[in-house]
Amino acid sequence: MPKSVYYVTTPIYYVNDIPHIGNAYTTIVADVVARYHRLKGEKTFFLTGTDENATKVANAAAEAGVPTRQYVDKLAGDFQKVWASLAIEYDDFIRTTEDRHVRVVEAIFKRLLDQGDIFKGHYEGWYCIPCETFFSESELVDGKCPECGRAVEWVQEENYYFRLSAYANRLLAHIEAHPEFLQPEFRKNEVVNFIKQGLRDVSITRTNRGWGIPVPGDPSKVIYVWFDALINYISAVGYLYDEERFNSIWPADLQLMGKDIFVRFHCTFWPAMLMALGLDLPKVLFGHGWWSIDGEKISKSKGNAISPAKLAENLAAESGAKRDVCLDAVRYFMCREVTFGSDGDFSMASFRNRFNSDLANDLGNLLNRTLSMLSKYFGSKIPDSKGHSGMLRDIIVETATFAEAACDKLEFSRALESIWQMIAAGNKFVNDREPWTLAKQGRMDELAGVLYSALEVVRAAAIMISPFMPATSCEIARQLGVLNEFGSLKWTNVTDSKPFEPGIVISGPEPIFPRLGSTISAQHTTRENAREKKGAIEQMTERISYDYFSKMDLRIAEVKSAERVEGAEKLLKLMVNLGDEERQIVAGIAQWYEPECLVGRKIVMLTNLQPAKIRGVDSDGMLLAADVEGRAVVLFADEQVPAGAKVK
Ligand code: ME8
Repeated sequence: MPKSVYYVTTPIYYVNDIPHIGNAYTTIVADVVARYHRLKGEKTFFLTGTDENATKVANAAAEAGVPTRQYVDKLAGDFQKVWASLAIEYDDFIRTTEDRHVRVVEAIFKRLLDQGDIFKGHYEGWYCIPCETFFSESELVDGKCPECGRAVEWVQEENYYFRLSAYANRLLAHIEAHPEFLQPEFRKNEVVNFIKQGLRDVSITRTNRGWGIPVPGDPSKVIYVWFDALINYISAVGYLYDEERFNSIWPADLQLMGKDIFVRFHCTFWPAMLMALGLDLPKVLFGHGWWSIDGEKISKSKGNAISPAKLAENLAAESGAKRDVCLDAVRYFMCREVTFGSDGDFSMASFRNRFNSDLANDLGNLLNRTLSMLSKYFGSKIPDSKGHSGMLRDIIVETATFAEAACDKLEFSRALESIWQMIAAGNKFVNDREPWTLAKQGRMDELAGVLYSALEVVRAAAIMISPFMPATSCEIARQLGVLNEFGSLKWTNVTDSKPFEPGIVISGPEPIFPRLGSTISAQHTTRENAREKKGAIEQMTERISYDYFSKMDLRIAEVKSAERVEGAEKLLKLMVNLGDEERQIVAGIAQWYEPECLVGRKIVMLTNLQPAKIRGVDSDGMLLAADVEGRAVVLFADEQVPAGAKVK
């Protein structure tokens, strides 16, 4: 059977710790890739798993005081739970302690021994246990491991070797003939230089200390963990036991990993092993960059590792957004913030910024305002746009083409950027067409066309972001009333014309991404600047008595209607309900809030302020808003609080 499946892999992770934002990254990206290919209608196979036969895994178990087998079972289960909690939809999870894998490793060892690619010899050298790698004297840096900087041990062993040196020229020729084989381009040179320096044969066995896969016929030794681990990519898909399946999946289309295990292991050792077995090489090996947190290396000892699931939970608790959506925000951030391949730095400030600007202000706003206006002007019924729809069709088609090409080239941040340009164009279109003016002038056909066109953009965005933000995509589809058909949509459906059935009634908007109150994170507010802030507030404000404060009549008010004040760009006129009376107030928030988005919300209002005329409009009261670097952020109250309730 010819190859018919798109096959993507992640490294298999050592089970000595639980994933943090750094090592979750590769798996999140692989999930995005797999979802993208499924969305294009391709049969896809996404493999991840755990690397369990390493000495460091046995050491971690010993440290935890648990039998190694029990330890790896527990951690492999924990990994699977973490991936489930991050919406990772892999097709298979391989563990290197599984029989299906061990049998293939043994068979490959025997075969390569028989054909002379593995031979027995004596070896002495510097060995780094955490990196599971031998180094020559000249490779050491200050006598320490060049990869991790830790102490190395002098190891003398009778071992089996893999004849890596025999493959140098073939590897170079393959790299030369397949420009897309090693990516990103800038890492390719590193590989070529490494191979050109001369490849030594690799010792692929170690003394058996009770953990690992014993060498067939020589149980005093175990198979080197990297030789064993790399084989997972073929043992999981049927190599040597299900030829038909194997031929339909192998070679892998994309193997993802961090730059740490790119050059030596995945671009040299692995392809040489495949060549020795007479197998095709993967189409693309991609070595992505390294994530740091606040500019620092992520490390267990520093205790700065952030779990993506915890991050999503904290964000959900703070913002009121759903947990799944917050998780999507993490996935979005990691794919958008850096060019895939380069290093990235995670900081709460930049994460919150993206949440507020890209998700709440751009995407959330386009959905909310369109659905609010649909509710206000058409009773939430999809209008018959009588030929006026599709006004944004060109940009939808352009974006679908550009984003697809970018995803195909693994340029995820460019793909997302282009989708967000389309969303911005949708928001600008609504601003420019002024649906509120069309409504006032009774131009209902045109108004229908504007709203229908805006809905088309929201739908197109929801389809294209689905590989990155699956829960958000479903939530938007639900609010658009098209959730049922969404599961079967493909990328080509992005450009469907007239995708909504006129007359269908859909629900009102439910904000998906409530804005986060401040761009300064708790984590970043050091004790010092908290103290400074407190001092500044004390200096700024004169202390008042409670009596003085109680003179202010602060109440919860419900916004009944909102509109722009003609000729005043910054002002909105609101009618609010205070429980037993209605009032009109004018607020200088038009730059930051669409009038439709305020309707139905509960605000905090100072009711006993002297009435005033602002730009000729009566204002009887004032709403409260926080001043965030010059931007007004309205204080909204919980929906449950009744209008008129006193605030004190
Ligand atoms: O090396 N930034 O497993 P491992 C980006 N078992 N990616 C990161 C990262 C960070 N800060 N930290 C970890 C192994 N990663 C072997 C692999 S494959 C046959 C055997 C990711 O648990 C990145 O993909 O040390 C890196 O290559 C991988 O985790 C290392 O995982």
